[in-house]
Amino acid sequence: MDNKTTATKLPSAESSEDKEDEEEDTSTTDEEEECENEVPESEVIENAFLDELIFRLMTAKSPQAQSPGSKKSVEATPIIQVQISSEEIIQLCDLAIQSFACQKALIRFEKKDLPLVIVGDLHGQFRDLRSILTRCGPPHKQSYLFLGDYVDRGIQGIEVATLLLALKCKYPSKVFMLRGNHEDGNTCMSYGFYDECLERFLLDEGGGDKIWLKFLSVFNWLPLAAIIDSTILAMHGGISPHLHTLDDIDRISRPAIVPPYGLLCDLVWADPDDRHDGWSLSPRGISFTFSSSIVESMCHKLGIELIVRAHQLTSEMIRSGHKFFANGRLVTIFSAPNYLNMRNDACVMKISKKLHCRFLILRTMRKAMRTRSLAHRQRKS
Ligand SMILES: [Mn+2]
Repeated sequence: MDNKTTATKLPSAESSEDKEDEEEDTSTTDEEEECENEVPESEVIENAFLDELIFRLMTAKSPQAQSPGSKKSVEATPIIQVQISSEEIIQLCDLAIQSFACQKALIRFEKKDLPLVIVGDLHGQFRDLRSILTRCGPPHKQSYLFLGDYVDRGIQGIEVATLLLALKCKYPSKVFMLRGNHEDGNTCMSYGFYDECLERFLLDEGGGDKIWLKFLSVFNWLPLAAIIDSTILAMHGGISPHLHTLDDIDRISRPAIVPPYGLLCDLVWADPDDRHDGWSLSPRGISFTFSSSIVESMCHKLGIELIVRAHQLTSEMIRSGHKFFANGRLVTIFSAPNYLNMRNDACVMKISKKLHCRFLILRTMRKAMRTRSLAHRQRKS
């Protein structure tokens, strides 16, 4: 029996560009050892197709300065083009649907599932996704919760979605994905992913349309929120006036498109905002904003201590990739550095076994990630 392939170690991404100038901050002690939490082999799916696909995605190299006519030589991050056929995407999407269909809309993590790395918006930044996986640890050792917005805006939504879905299928008890507002046909038709699919699979039978629709059929199954040790609630957008108990989230039926109003809509679209007290109509033209007082009362009502969400990159987040709100009851994280050439830093959040939260900063300029001991101690409620 070749059980060798089962325990396929995730190969390291090409990462020469971010090796040399890593920050010397070494405050990583107790957290580092915590990730040696290898997944039992019984929880790893043996599938040569997935192994090969993951290997190909993780080891592909960028064509490095090969394109003499490239206009934005210094600014642009070189693309890591990966050959993926439409048949492979269809096969992967079918596996992913099966995987998500046996998961509830609300994912429940217990203490034994910690430590956990939470990743915010990625928006097609494939190189940065690989960098996060390399830095934080491969998913056979380190658990991940991705908060959505895998596609659109950036140029490699196909690679980001494909790698995450393949990892999800391969390590179903270590990799978890939530839905973002961009994982929906109405949004990702307009912000890049549809065009990316059309262009890439132009000559395939059924064209890029077919592949885009196939991805959508997976997105419609994505879970919508996660609760960690009954104290930390995570989602892409925010809370909702329709959220009364956590069971309300479980009752959302899937597959579903994102509706124009209601609980599902708010979970992927809402934002915190203290410019108006209470609930207000969102300037996005869909869903609501909610103030600190709403966060406080929601935490009390649900019996939770912290809300973690993504969905926004505000000016205060440019140097750290995250921002607290409502006296530390809510934190926004954003994981796409140099998003739309904004030169922003980004971050991922790591929750330790003791429920301490810390932020690993993904630096834009020097492409180094350092740990900041911004340990946010969970307050007693
Ligand atoms: Mn979003």
